[in-house]
Amino acid sequence: MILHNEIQEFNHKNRAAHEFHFQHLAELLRQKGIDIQSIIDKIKAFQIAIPSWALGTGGTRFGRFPGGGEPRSLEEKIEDVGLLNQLNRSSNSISLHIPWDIPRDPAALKGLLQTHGLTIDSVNSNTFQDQPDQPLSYKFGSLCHTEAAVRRQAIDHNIACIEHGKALDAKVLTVWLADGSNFPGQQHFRRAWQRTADSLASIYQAMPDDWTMLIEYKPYEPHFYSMVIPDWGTSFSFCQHLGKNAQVLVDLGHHLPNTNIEQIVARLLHFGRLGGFHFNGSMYGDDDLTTGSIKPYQFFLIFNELVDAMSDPTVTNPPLAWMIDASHNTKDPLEDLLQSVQNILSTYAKALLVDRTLLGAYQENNDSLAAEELLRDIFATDTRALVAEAARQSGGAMEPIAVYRGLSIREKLIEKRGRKSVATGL
Ligand SMILES: [Mn+2]
Repeated sequence: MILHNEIQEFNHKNRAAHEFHFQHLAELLRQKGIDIQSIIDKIKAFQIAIPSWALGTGGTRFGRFPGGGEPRSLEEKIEDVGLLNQLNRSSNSISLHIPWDIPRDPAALKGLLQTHGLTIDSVNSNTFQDQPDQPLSYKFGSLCHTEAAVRRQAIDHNIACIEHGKALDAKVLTVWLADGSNFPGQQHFRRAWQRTADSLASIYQAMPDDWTMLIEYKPYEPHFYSMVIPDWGTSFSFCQHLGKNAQVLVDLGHHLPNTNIEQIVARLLHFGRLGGFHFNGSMYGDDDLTTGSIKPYQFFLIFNELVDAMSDPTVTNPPLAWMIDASHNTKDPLEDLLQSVQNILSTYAKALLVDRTLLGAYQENNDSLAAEELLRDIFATDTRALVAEAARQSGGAMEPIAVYRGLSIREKLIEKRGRKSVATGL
């Protein structure tokens, strides 16, 4: 773990530059009548979960180029997230992927989580590939499979995930299905929906009352003709079928190019069915790039809808589970995660600055130019000093990546874990 005073030393070195930027922004916001500390407090409270599979290099189907020092066990994954959280104070939970992150010693793991000030965000099942010890194959689907025995195996795996989660006080099961078809005629669409609905209901019934099931959708890949859950409407239909503890999960990369994701988000919030969010960046599809790296304006517009609903007392949507879901092919995974969190926080900060009363008035008066300019003005505002100030007040690093590099953390991880260590799981 990094020493608290090492972070403070870096902060101290940056203090003058930070004050210059911060005071300039503070004055700008004061003139708009914005209470700066209340914005900073909201940034401090915003926590983004890190999935265990994002701690190692990802890769493509063409190759993987690990950078060394990757976590070799669940314990080391927890250590890595603890490290990130020490730097940014905004990543205080970890998502598990079963079967790779099965807790062998829950009591010891709980102690380790506590040491690092972390909790378990969600448990994620995996029926998109076959495991060596698995009797039946998911080649033609899991929860939608034509054979009852395969569906039963997939249901049992999801129930086992719930049990693993319970042992670590998790409260969320995330289900993403790779089920679908590659060729016209291969799958009977209506029957596939019904089999999936029945399977999900069996899992839902096994879930404790205070748990949430998040159902994620994706338009294509691994299947290219049809996916059983291709869009938010299908996720929504399953949630309605299951009950109030089933919620739709939006993954930013799980949309076709130019989809109006902000409108989807607003719809789901209006129905009280948006349960979780997976952050990443996308150029074409499920690219899993750094959050905010490709379409920052769209990302801001999405956050604008999220904050609009979060600040509206008439919206009954439950609190959301925020998580990064990305892959790192050319960047150091930990640096990429730090960068993503910074981008998320500075975009969240922008959305917090939107004058919703004024925007609402422009909308009621159909003043499209003024409404758009209001958003563009906020989008152009550099909020990074607010994020740095939030980190400083929380005891984190004002410039987390600079500290990470300055303290040679990757080199130290390589020294400890080896140059050839490759993270377990996906
Ligand atoms: Mn996802």
